Amino acid sequence: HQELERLRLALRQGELRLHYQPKVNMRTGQVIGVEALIRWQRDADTLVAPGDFLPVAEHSPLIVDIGEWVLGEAIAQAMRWRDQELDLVISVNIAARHFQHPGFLAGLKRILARHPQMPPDRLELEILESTALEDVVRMRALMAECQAIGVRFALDDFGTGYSSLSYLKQLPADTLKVDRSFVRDMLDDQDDLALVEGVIGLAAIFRKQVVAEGVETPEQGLVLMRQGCDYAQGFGIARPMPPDQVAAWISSYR
Ligand code: G
Ligand code: G
Ligand code: NA
Repeated sequence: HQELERLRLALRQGELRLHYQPKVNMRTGQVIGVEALIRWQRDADTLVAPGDFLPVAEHSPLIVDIGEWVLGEAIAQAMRWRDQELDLVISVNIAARHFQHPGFLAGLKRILARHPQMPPDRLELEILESTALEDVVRMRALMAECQAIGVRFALDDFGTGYSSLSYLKQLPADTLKVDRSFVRDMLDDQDDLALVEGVIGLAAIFRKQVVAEGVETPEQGLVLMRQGCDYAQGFGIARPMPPDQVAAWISSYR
């Protein structure tokens, strides 16, 4: 409870930050977007990782306030990049409890209305495959309502949620993100290699984009490209970085 109060204060006092991890087209080298990843600047030299504070908020209404802050901040940053002629898709992670909150869509519309210059199709919401599967009928309707205003969806950590083919057919996601654990082990483990190949094949069948996450080595990148995966994200390309480093990183990339 005390931890939750401290986090509420952190939000109010502006101690939350977003870092951004580039997502690239491996064949062309084009940087197509960035994923916003939250951090907590607890004091001058302590940057707390999301895994160490988000779980506390995820069981409380505070996750809605944090999620709306993340959306607003990520869109404001996207607008700053647009002013510098950088056209990037901004991916934002949405917690299950925030997405399922009755005010989610109204909140999203309100935030987008504050930034009328932001093209909604440059905003991608990442929801966990497992969240989408909790109540497929409702999630499909909600995703469709968001897509009606132009926003895109990615299913995150794809492959870990026991998605059946019929569910995948029902979910109007634009992108599948191959879970990092499969990419990590794919060069040593035939089953993981097959899983990655399977997700890439599913994406092709259902006409969705596919992004490999957690790409750390050129060898992984090569195998992924050979399998037909166009987009990648991972430490081997770039670590998440503060927003003021993104433009310089993009200019220096390939
Ligand atoms: O950046 P890092 O690898 O420490 O992130 C750990 C996890 O926290 C990731 O799985 C990521 O999806 C999640 N995460 C990061 N930023 C956000 C955010 O803004 N909102 C939500 N809901 N989850 C986030
Ligand atoms: O599951 P999600 O996409 O939200 O995970 C994003 C998290 O994964 C971020 O916290 C980021 O720091 C971490 N991450 C990104 N790329 C890599 C990578 O190549 N290796 C590892 N181990 N973690 C990564
Ligand atoms: Na994510």
